[in-house]
Amino acid sequence: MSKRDVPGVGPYGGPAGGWGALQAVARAVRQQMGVAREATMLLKVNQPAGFDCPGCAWPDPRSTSSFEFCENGAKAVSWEATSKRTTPEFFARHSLSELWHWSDFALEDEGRLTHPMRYDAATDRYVPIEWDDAFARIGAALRALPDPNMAEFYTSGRASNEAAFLFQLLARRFGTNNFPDCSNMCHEPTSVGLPESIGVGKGTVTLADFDHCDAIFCIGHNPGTNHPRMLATLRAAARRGAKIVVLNPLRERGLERFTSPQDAVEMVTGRSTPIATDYVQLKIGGDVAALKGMMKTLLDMDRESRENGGEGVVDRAFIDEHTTGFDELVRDLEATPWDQIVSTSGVARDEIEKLARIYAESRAVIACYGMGITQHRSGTANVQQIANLLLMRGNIGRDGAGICPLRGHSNVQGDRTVGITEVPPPAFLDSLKRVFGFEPPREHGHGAIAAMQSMRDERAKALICLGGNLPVAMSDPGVCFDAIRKLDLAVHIATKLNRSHLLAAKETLLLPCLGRTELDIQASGPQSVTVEDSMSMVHASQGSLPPASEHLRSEPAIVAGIAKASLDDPALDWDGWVADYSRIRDLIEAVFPQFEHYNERIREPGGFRLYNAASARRWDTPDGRARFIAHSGVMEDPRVNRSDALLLATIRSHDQYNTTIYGYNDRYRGISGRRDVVFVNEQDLDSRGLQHGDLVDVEAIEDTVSLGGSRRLCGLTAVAYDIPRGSMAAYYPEANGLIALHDCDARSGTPSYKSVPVLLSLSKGDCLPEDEASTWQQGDVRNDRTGAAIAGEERHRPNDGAMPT
Ligand SMILES: Nc1nc2c(c(=O)[nH]1)N[C@H]1C(S)=C(S)[C@@H](COP(=O)(O)OP(=O)(O)OC[C@H]3O[C@@H](n4cnc5c(=O)[nH]c(N)nc54)[C@H](O)[C@@H]3O)O[C@H]1N2
Ligand SMILES: Nc1nc2c(c(=O)[nH]1)N[C@H]1C(S)=C(S)[C@@H](COP(=O)(O)OP(=O)(O)OC[C@H]3O[C@@H](n4cnc5c(=O)[nH]c(N)nc54)[C@H](O)[C@@H]3O)O[C@H]1N2
Ligand SMILES: [Mo]
Repeated sequence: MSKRDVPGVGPYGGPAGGWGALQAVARAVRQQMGVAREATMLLKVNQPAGFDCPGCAWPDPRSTSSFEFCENGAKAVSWEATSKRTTPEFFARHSLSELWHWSDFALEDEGRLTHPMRYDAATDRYVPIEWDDAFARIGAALRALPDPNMAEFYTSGRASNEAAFLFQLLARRFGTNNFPDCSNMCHEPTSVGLPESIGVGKGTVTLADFDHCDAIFCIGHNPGTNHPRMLATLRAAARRGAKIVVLNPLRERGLERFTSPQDAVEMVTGRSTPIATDYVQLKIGGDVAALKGMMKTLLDMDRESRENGGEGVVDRAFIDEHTTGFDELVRDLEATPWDQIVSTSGVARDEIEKLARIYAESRAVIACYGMGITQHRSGTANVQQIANLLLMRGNIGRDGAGICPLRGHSNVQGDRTVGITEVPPPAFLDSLKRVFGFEPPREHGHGAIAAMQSMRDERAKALICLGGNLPVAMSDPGVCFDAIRKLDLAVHIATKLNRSHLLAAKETLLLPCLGRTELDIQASGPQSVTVEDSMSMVHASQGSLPPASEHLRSEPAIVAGIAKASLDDPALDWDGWVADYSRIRDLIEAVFPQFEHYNERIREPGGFRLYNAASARRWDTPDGRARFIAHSGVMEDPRVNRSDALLLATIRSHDQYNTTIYGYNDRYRGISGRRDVVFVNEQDLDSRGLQHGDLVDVEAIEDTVSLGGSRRLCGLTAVAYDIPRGSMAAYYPEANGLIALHDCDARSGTPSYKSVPVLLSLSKGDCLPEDEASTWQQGDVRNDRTGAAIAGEERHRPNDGAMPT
């Protein structure tokens, strides 16, 4: 490809990991931490007696004894353990209107929050406030609401089990099930789809299964950036000859080859281990088609095998004993034509057939998946097709086989397990009532989209955030930013300043909390908290650094402070629980039987695994069987029918943690010093008269047009990239303005962040003024919010059974 020179855009020729990773860590540590703290801190990550890495939810090897290096884990730790501070003096110097024009990077780069702060409208500044005064104001505002359902309680998935359990207790005692949660934007299709298929909404594998599988399918996830410790697992599997098949529109370097910083020979010789044996670049949104193509091939192979006297390819014994719905699946697969499969997936038939053969020839298969699967209108269907594929050969509930959703935040799964859900099952509410003696609300509450819609429409007037950056993480910042500004009360429990905190409500409080890395001392002494990883392992985490400021409080203590000021229930002993977190764990155990002997079991190094019925081939479904679920057609997004449309996925760079921007490099994709790019196939540029390096505008199709507006990102630089024709990518959260709030998977409510139909053209040059450039994520959102009936409004998912996960 002959490309002109574009600043900050170039090829990256190296493997994932290697010296580049070590250099990146050294840089992050130098920028954020005193060098003395560095070595000791990083050594304590994911050790039996250390703290849980806030980076991701990939499990720790059982007997963590050696230091497990992870570039992005080190960035997450140094970003939290930074020596920089965002003090009251800082807030005295800068008004909120001024800070609004700072970049997301600059806001968090100021360092850790040090004092509880309250927004003062007269000076447009945050001013210090005493903790008790802050709690009293929150209590007064909450009590003033005419209906408890006018409050929204948001959780980002870093909260510990202990903090999350107290948080849900506070909200339910207050009287609502409104729990918008980062899961709603993330793995909700897993929580909704898998229980229907296999009876649990969590992954079924353990880390040990990766030692016994013959093939791993990696579908729509980017572990080199988002779960880097997984590369060590994939590398080990690759080295012993397991097949690793990737389905991803982008060639992600971590899935291609990896130089382990742990391996002296690789580091010194510059060699790397190839990861993927087969790398298939399907089109964005092409997964259902590709999976159906594979399953169709399996049926053909099965027929052929049997006709030739073989035992077949499909595991009939398993299907007969354990499942229902197979015949409907077969009928549906037979009715799905190959031309649709090929055109929607963008993958040739013989390539799909090859994948099916690899699958059929492997005794035990694990399928891993991430946001490339869940964040589509067809998110739940995507997940269920993966389950179908696995069930066809009995690849669930046996050694070396299973399904492996890669969860996002380090404790997002645990938060759900201990009660953060807008659709609580009745049995859980009965338990709460038995243990705490009050009648919890039964009516289902709001997930993230419904919460935003309620705030937008002023049906909700208070928002309490246990971490996160909700309006920035959601689609449609134009709507979400406004929604927060209309509130009576906005409370943020946070470690660092972010854009959500700059959206002032009538009463706005910013409450600084301890992070995972820090010592948490309460009346009974130093406390540990517990978290659950992607594979249902629950273990303890204890920080060791002195707190970033003496004014910080722990998340459980802050939740308790709010609770005491907002509720009148002498039966709830908030102070006693906070004095000793093992008492909170006793409460969790009392409510959830699966936490039996909780305090004892977390003393085991590595913790314990929560019972997972599907792992044991017990199917927690209405008829006690796993279910094949057919979805007719190939789920092509009808909005890309027009020939000039492209489907855009919003993705993470290597230098960010969700809305936290650590830096401007995306090393493995060859981008440095910038994020204002879109990745496009060169022929798609060509056919629009565009070239690599041109300034372009990206405009969303439909949705808002019907509401009388447009959504446009202006003046991005087009990068000719190895991505299938018709597919495009841009960074999250900057591109969120392209996505309408209601655009989501109708089953789970997860925004379709990864299938945004757009048009691409040479930039008209009418971009936002220079001084607003840092807020370009708002795009040019002009939509008429009088639009009434919006799909996805007030979603009440039925739930009469298990705890959502
Ligand atoms: N360092 C770091 N670690 C993180 C995070 C972070 O931001 N930074 N975020 C955490 C969180 S909350 C989460 S949820 C996870 C996210 O981890 P991932 O699931 O890896 O998230 P993404 O980077 O959003 O996208 C994943 C991949 O989906 C691919 N993709 C896009 N569209 C499609 C499609 O239609 N089909 C297929 N098959 N693939 C597609 C993209 O090319 C990309 O490689 O990581 C967690 N860990
Ligand atoms: N377009 C697009 N949008 C997306 C996605 C996408 O792929 N594309 N991904 C979605 C996904 S998967 C997710 S999970 C969401 C993420 O949504 P959130 O979880 O809401 O966002 P984060 O960026 O992880 O939150 C960062 C903030 O958390 C606070 N924080 C950090 N550590 C702690 C802590 O220990 N305690 C407390 N109390 N606060 C802390 C800091 O103040 C920091 O600014 O975004 C979603 N949005
Ligand atoms: Mo996530």
